[in-house]
Amino acid sequence: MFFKQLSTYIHEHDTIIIHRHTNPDPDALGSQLGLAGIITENFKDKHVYCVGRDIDSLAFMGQMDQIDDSCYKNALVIVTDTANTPRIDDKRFTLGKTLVKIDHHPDIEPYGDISYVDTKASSTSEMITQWVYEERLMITSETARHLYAGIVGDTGRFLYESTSRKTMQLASFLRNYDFSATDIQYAMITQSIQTAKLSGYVLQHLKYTKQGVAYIVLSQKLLTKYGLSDEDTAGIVSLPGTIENVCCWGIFVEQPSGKYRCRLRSKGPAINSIAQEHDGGGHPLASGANAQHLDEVKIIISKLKKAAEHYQK
Ligand SMILES: [Mn+2]
Repeated sequence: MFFKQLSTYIHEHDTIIIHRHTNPDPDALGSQLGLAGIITENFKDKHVYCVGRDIDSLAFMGQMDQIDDSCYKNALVIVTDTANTPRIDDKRFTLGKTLVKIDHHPDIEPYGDISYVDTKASSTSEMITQWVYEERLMITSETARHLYAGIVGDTGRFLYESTSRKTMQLASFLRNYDFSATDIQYAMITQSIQTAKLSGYVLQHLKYTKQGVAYIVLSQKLLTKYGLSDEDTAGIVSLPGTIENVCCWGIFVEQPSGKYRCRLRSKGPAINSIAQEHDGGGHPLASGANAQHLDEVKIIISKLKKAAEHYQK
């Protein structure tokens, strides 16, 4: 039903502008660029744009468009992979005529004239691939590559629990197209020498608690020493999950403002309610939060310990 209504909206608008969340990951970009490809290839004479800040480390995914505010007049705006409006990259999303949300995060802030949220989907890219699959839409290999990259990104290369039979089936369907899955997967795990050195630091200095919580605080001073920015720390977030007895973990990155960006991950206990209590949110097993100071970081760590303790009981 949703995609039927979306198709009607697309037919009714000449311009379609697609947004996604700030600090994009491959699913944000894959669902955004993939959807743009689908519209271009299946709906005639549409002006389709993708907006938001470009990220150097994800340049292999593709480039954003630079557009004037005037493009938003009578436009259909579609936001992918973004649970709440403060996280939408490029605040002009309100300037269009019609707004649509497509996402797989818990629906903490419903927005849009229509929305489609499926928290069981591994990724927004998977939800969009399902549309292509069911309606036998035409896509190019580049669109298939974008959607595949999104699925691979959000499932940790088919590692996480969200990877379902349907995920594999749709990924398999995308593999019919001519692109190199190996190239994508290498692009995702390839890190700079500086990030590799930071990985070494994280493994050496990670703190462990008896409840199975691991955590580390990365100061601005340390990031400067390694020549890294906050963005570059994305590659080390999954590291603690590969260490025995660790069931949930937090990576706390000091920002130039002195506040802390908190990346929370889990293999069991739900941690998104903790993120929500600290200016954040996300999935039960992968969330983000913000702490005003080191004392708040400590509070978050103690909440992680409690969550881990309750889970084990
Ligand atoms: Mn996603």
